Amino acid sequence: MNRVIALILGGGAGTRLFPLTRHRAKPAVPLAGKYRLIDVPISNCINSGLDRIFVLTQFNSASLNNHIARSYVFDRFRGGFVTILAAEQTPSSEKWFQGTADAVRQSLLHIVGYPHDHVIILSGDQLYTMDYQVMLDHHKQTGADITIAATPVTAEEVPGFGILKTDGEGRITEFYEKPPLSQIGGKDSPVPPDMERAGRRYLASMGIYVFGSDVLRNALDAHPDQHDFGKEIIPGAITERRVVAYPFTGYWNDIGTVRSFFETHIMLGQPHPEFNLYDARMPLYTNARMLPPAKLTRSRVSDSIIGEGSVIIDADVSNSVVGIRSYLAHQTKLHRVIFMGADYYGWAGPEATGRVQDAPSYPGVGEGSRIENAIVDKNVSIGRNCVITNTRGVQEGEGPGFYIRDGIVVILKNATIADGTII
Ligand code: ADQ
Ligand code: ADP
Repeated sequence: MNRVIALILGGGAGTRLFPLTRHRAKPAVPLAGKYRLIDVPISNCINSGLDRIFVLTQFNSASLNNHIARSYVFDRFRGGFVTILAAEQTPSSEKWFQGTADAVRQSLLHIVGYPHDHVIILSGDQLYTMDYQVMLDHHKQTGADITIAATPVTAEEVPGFGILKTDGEGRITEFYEKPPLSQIGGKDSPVPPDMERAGRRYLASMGIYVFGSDVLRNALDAHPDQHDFGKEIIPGAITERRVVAYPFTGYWNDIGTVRSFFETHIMLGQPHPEFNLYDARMPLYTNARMLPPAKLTRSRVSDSIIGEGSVIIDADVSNSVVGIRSYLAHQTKLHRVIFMGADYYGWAGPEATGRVQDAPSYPGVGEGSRIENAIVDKNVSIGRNCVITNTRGVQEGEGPGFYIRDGIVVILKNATIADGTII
């Protein structure tokens, strides 16, 4: 039996991905036209042979519960599970999770009953594939108490990450959480030559940690006032424990901000994207929906992903991700858009005639509308002849049914945008 428990940090207050997290927990945010953020670490776990998984989340949304319950039904003879642990009031704690380490601390009482020697702690907002078994082997071979996955980053990226330095044997000797570049000085840790040539000279923590189960419990018990791994627990452990880096050079990206979420999606439709959704060795799992294939009539589509069940009529779609059950009417133009799609077809209601009507009184985009540089959440109805291109170049703002974050228009879930609207 695999004596490893996986804990996925499902998100704090969720401000960085707002408004996508307005009514749902971050792990339930839709990804790549048919998945959810949480599918990434769960799929990596399953592909690595780990099937005892807890998702730690600040709030428990119906969509997260639905998704997990529908998607991850494991073989009942093997005892695998995906369980959501939401912050809860208990007799000893009335507070929400105060940070990542506090989330783990408050969840320990739920995991003690499961036999395990190691705990792997994962983030819920990153896109990558990793065989965690290789990292676990590295942890054991190096005799580590704690192992941190580390990847080379550029000087500009340094202030966004935990930056570490290692000795010749990969043991971490220094750790700085989100330091200014000036604090780091030159690079001391070995990075692969091709990465160094690409300017990736600094080793960053990926926020992926392996702990011996006793080490984890002791570290959290010894410092009850410390609530964060990156800021407190890890820097403190460097001197007291054997903390080792696990070098990782595959594709890895934090998609926890609106800008990185957006750019990463646009990358997915490229001819040879850095992240490969079509890698049969490391598939990404999700809810199996039994949808009909996408249907495109008289349309021009380039560098895009089109979700199942979509109906696209005489439209232009470029550099976009169009999610499940999307309906794009005549003469619509989408360029650099994440259109998340819909939970249902508008024409399947009780009044349905069985044919696609022209008026966009259901999720989709009405005739003649143009959208650029936008994220359109699920179940949105955009009327006819709308122009949603952030025409005035606003960086941060809001209006009826939308927000603008970092220059990207985000249309809210279930919003209706009237005919002729200009944003
Ligand atoms: P950040 O990603 O900035 O840095 P943090 O905000 O602590 O760190 O988030 C880590 C993960 O935990 C995210 O998935 C987040 O959603 C989740 N999380 C945050 N607060 C939580 C809470 N209260 N309850 C549940 N989940 C919560 C971290 C490390 C850096 C490292 C980067 C790599 O601190 O050292 O470089 O990750 O992305
Ligand atoms: P989100 O993806 O935004 O987090 P949920 O997962 O809560 O949302 O909602 C998706 C589920 O809700 C789907 O299973 C879908 O069948 C159902 N649903 C939502 N709205 C409708 C509707 N108007 N008609 C039918 N089903 C709906």
